Amino acid sequence: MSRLVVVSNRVADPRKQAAGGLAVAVGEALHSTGGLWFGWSGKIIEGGTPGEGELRAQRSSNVTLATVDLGRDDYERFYTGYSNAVLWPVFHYRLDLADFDTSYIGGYRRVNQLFARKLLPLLRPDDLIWVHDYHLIPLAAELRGMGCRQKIGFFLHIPMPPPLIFAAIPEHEWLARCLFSYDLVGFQGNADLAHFSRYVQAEAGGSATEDHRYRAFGRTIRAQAFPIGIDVDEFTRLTQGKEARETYSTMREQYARRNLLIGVDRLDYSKGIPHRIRAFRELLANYPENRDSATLIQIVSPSREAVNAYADIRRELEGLCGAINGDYGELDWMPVRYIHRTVARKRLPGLYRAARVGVITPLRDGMNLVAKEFVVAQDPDDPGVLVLSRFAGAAEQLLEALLVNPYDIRGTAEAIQLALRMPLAERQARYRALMRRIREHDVHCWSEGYLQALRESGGD
Ligand code: ADQ
Repeated sequence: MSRLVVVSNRVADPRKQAAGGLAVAVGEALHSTGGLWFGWSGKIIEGGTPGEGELRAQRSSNVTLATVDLGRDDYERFYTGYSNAVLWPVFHYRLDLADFDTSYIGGYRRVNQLFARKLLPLLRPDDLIWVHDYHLIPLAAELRGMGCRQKIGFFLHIPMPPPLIFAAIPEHEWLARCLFSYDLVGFQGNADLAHFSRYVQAEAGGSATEDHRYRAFGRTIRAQAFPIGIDVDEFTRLTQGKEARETYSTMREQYARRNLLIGVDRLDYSKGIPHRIRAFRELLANYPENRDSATLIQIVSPSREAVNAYADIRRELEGLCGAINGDYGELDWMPVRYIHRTVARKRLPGLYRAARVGVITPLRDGMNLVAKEFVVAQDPDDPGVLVLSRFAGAAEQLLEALLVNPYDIRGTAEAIQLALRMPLAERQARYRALMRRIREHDVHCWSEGYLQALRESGGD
């Protein structure tokens, strides 16, 4: 069997317990082939030479973890700049937040070239290379330019925007051309694939054929949707673990008289957190029976604090939550508890399970794994209800959730009210259907399906 080489911006040690489902799944695939995981070390070297970085390798059982450091300038242009102030906002349809600073692209290319240069000597002739996410779109093109002939696949964890929005990126044609250096390009959902297909045909003058093949820029590649999932068994074990049970009991005790609603996100404007808080305020305003009885716990983990748009959203959230608590709060009831912190992974299922409603309402999201985790953590005899944005990739599979348009504040408030009042039999029926779908699309099936398609692919 070919050795698997995974390349991603960050590398996680799969043995570490804090590692999430993705690290576990990728780790498993790497273990079975004695693979290599390559990426940025997370270290920034002040005053480092642009385009240079020291390579370090360590073994974690039979997997090699190889990482490079980045100089400050490369980090700022590649990571903070092009990746997170151009690609991230545009791919999430937020042209208004994109910063098309012309100095970013040079850093983005430089880091991809650095990765290619450092990775190339580590490769074996029959390796299967799997590149992850928007930071590394040009990696295959750089590797090919250096003579790499192995099969290389790419998976985009974030949404693929419609052609006109993608075309707002000054370098869109170059990015699309770079995608055609891969043998397989994977997307989260059918909507993303459809956008890619339309771009290829309308903007790149290419064509699509029946068997997932696309031809443009003189090359034929395979592109397909591979919806990512979670490790259901791992998350079920976590739910039954000591920490999760403790968290569950504490929450149930503290909120014995109340209906808990929960939101768990990385602090990001794509997650629709302010819209969600407004929908909760609308719930309290329009359905007064929830006053003094419903509490929204919103956990937000700090993220990309160096990017301006992230500081703005933090201020907006603090203001919104403060205003609701001021307007509606009582001495013994705070309507919103806003917590700006990462919750330990082992405790998360306890929080999810204590909630009557999971409110997962991104404005746009590649998939959203929190939605899947929320369902898996529920008590099958008395499950909570998932209110999910139709703009999350997960909505393509989780059809039995209450699907909402997060921009429609009133509609979202109505769905939350419906969730709070839903009879037990309906909650159970929806839970069972959702669990079936989450199992069908779990993370093992995602990685096995992707790797199978990569083995079968063959560009020209
Ligand atoms: P993210 O945008 O990071 O990922 P998501 O899929 O929702 O989003 O979460 C990933 C993991 O982070 C989950 O396992 C979740 O439990 C954890 N997490 C999120 N907020 C947390 C918090 N406050 N405290 C503790 N843990 C937290 C990107 C894309 C998504 C896509 C994933 C995987 O943006 O659309 O689903 O990659 O492909």
